[in-house]
Amino acid sequence: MKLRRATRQDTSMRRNWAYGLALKLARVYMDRSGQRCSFAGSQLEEFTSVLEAAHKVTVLSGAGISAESGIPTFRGAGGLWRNFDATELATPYAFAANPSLVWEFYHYRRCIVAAAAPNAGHYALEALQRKCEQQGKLFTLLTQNIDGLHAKAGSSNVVELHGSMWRTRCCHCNNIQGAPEPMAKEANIPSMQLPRCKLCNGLLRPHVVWFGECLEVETMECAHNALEDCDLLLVIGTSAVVQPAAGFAPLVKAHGGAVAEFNTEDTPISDNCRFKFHGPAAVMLPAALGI
Ligand code: BJW
Ligand code: ZN
Repeated sequence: MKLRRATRQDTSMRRNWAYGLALKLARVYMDRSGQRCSFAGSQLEEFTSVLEAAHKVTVLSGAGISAESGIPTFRGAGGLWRNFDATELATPYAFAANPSLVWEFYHYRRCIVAAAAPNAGHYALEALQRKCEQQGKLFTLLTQNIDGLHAKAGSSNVVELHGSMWRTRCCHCNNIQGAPEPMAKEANIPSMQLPRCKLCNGLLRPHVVWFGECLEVETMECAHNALEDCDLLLVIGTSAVVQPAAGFAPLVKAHGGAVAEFNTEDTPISDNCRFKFHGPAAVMLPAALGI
């Protein structure tokens, strides 16, 4: 059988189908199990008018937006890998103690993401960006995710707060490179067989931000510019426990902007949110954004 590359038309048909399904599901969820997936009609109307009136729209996404693409989240169910807590492997101490284990963890995650596709939530944000830009509004998408699925859905200028699993950095000379080849599959990879720098042969590490490390200065500047005076912040699929991103919603609320949360559960920032859309992002985003 001959395989052919997906055309733009295929992609757009799939996208429209996903939107239709998302909207249908939203109604089904609202009708049949209101407490798991819900937003009041009046809330939707008010949200729509705030969105229409907004001049500056900012989005913050977290692991929950990629959950329906089959990517495990960090905390809660799915946050475990081979009995290790994902958050315990995302530290410079874990890498210093056992680089092979941490590399294996990232190889494993890269394999999952390589086989995954963006979902209706990612596509709804891409469509929102296009709409905002056509209307001359300022739009910024900040993500804590390192999976690259927003860009794969067509979003542009995505600010990757915690870096990318598709880039590596030399521990010795700091040179930034692409994802390592070949993909290591085995457990207990000997240190000399770990991905090495093309320039100095130093040990490479994932170009991501681990606990206790600072976000890049330019990245923080982009985030601050996007949050300053923004009229509406959408906070999607994040447990809102990791700083600095956890502080974004209170910051926007403090300067009088509106915050809308899209999550399957309440989070520590829920009280700062004027709008709460409870349910899977892939269903609730297309429904709330009318896309
Ligand atoms: C769905 C869904 C569906 C599921 N639809 N929703 C101030 C006070 C206290 C501590 C600190 C502080 N400032 C800094 C710190 C230390 C630390 C921190 O915040 N610690 C706290 C945990 C206590 N922060 C840092 O170290 C940061 N650096 C920094 O601030 O530097 C300056 C500084 C350092 C030290 C002290 C003081 C200042 C760096 C943080 C880097 C985080 N890195 C990681 C790993 C990145 C690489 C990788 O991916 O491997 O980033 S950790 C991990 O958590 C990852 C994520 O991006 C991040 C956030 O997780 P996220 O996205 O929220 O995912 P989950 O799994 O937690 O939540 C999923 C959510 O989705 C849930 O709510 C679900 O309900 C929901 N959901 N399905 C919608 N279908
Ligand atoms: Zn190097």
